[in-house]
Amino acid sequence: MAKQIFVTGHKNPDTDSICSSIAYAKLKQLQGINAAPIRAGEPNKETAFALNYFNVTPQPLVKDFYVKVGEAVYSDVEGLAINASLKDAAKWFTDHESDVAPVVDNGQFVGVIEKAQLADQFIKTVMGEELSTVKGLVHDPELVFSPNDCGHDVPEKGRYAVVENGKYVGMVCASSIASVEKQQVILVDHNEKKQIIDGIDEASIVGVIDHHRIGGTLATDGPISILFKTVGCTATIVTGLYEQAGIAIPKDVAGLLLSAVISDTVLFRSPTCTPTDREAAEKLANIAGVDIEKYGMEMLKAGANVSDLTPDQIVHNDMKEFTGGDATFTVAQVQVMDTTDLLNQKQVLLNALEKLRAENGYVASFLMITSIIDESTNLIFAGNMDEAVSSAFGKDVLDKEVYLPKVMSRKKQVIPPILSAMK
Ligand SMILES: [Mn+2]
Repeated sequence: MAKQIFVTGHKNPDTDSICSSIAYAKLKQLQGINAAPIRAGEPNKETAFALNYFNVTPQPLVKDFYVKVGEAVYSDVEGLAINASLKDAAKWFTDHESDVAPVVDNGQFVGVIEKAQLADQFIKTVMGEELSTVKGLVHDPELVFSPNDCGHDVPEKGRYAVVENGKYVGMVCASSIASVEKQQVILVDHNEKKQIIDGIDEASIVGVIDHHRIGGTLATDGPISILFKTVGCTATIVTGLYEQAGIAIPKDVAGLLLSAVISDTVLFRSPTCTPTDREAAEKLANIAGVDIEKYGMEMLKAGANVSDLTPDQIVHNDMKEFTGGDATFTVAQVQVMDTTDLLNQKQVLLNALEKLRAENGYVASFLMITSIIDESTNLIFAGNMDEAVSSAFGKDVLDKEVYLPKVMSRKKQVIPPILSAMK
């Protein structure tokens, strides 16, 4: 049976990434396609609120797409028993295309013997010397793998025993790794390499549904379906796909899609919000049976509560990496009802940003402190970018900060000016 197609949002997932992947995988399933939603990280507080409200369990976490040794094990290669005779050992080598035999004692892996050792034993026989046994020849292998190890670490040459908790599982080699069917992946709400789950080069991207800029690094082996729209939310696109397919949106899925639209457009306040997003939200709210304003404020409030986050967690909140030229920078964002508390601890946040920046070699690390009520952003940052930031926003940088009225959208109002100022 073919592998399930995974549908995933970006690393450090937001409500759109979690909810659109669940909703799109569900649409595929309803169309008879074997798809499953996955997530790249823990749901944030806002997302957790939405999942809980509509009684949906979060999809499984997938940390990387690297091919694992466990997917490529020849489990039918029996081990050689520790008490086997040398003749048994010779037969094992005749039966198997391997220069090394795993030796087991009651299923437990005890080591290996090499084919060449049997040649030595043959010479001893001819010379009339006393023969060893399998037990006398067994020794530790140079390399042994566990099923969770990455397949790309298996050397080009040779065969290797795979052992799990001391138990012999089978053998693995580079060509068995190479023959593993690639994991097919559909990306929603992202396309830039740095935001994709690690190891995507060992998988195959078969689709993208997104509403961001194209990051320029997306390359695929085969043909691909892509759907980009300049709307405020991926969930709006997914809503349209249900309609196109003539498939009714299940109530809980509608609730999740609505949550994503509210989140990405900050309840229609963001300049990224389009009439299509509003229309979709109204339909979705009808199906989900909630009042948009009331539910929306409740959900945003759940996410806006940063009082129990450490400065480190705040500067990582909804953080994304971006590349301009050969420099990488990060932009995190917190959306709050009132910015006072955060601005009061600005120096602590700047220190946390500097730590984040320096540890990862970023040229700069930004934090957008966005007020949902005032519809404005205080942008603070670490890194030597005062000049670029000043020219990006046409404002003087005061103590690593610019105040940006009417700015709420990272994607539309922050990233493009920074990228062009960096040129
Ligand atoms: Mn989005």
